[in-house]
Amino acid sequence: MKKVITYGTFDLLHTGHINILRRAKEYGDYLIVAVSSDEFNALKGKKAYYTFEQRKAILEAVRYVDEVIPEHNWEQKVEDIQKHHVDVFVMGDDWKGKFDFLKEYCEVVYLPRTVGISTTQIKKDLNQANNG
Ligand code: C2G
Repeated sequence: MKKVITYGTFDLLHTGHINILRRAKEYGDYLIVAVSSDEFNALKGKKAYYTFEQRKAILEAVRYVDEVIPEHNWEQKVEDIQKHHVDVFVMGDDWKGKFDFLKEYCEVVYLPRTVGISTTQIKKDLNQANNG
C-alpha cells in the first residue's frame, strides 16, 4: 500500500482543499491528512473558524481521505513519515521548496494551488456581504 501525507489547517473547506486532497490521493492508495491543531494555528498566526475537532470531522468525511491525524508543530513531519510509513509527501506549491529536506525520507511533491479561492477570501467576502 502506497501512503501519502499532506498537512494543513483546512478551515472552511473549499474546492481548493478538495483539489489538493483529490490530487494527493492519486499518488498512492492511502491518504493521511495532518490537520493543524488550534494551538499550532495560533503559532502559524491563523485563527480558524472551525475548531480542530470540527475540521477533523469534516476531513474524515471527504472520500479521498483515509486518516486524519493532528499537526501540533513544524517539527513532527519526519517522525510522522517514519511512524506511518509514508511514501509521498504532498503540499500546494505555495510551499515549494520549503519541505525539500523530507526527500531523505520520502518523495516530495508540490502541486499547483487552485487559483481564485482561499479561506481568507471567503471570510472577506462574507464580512463585506454582511456589513454592506
Ligand atoms: N491549497 C490549494 N489551493 C488553494 C488553497 C489551499 O491547493 N486555493 C492547499 C495549500 O497549498 C495546502 C492545503 O491546501 O497544501 C491546505 O492549505 P491551508 O489550510 O492554508 O494550510 P497551510 O496554512 O498552508 O498549512 O505544515 C504545513 C502547514 O500546516 C500548512
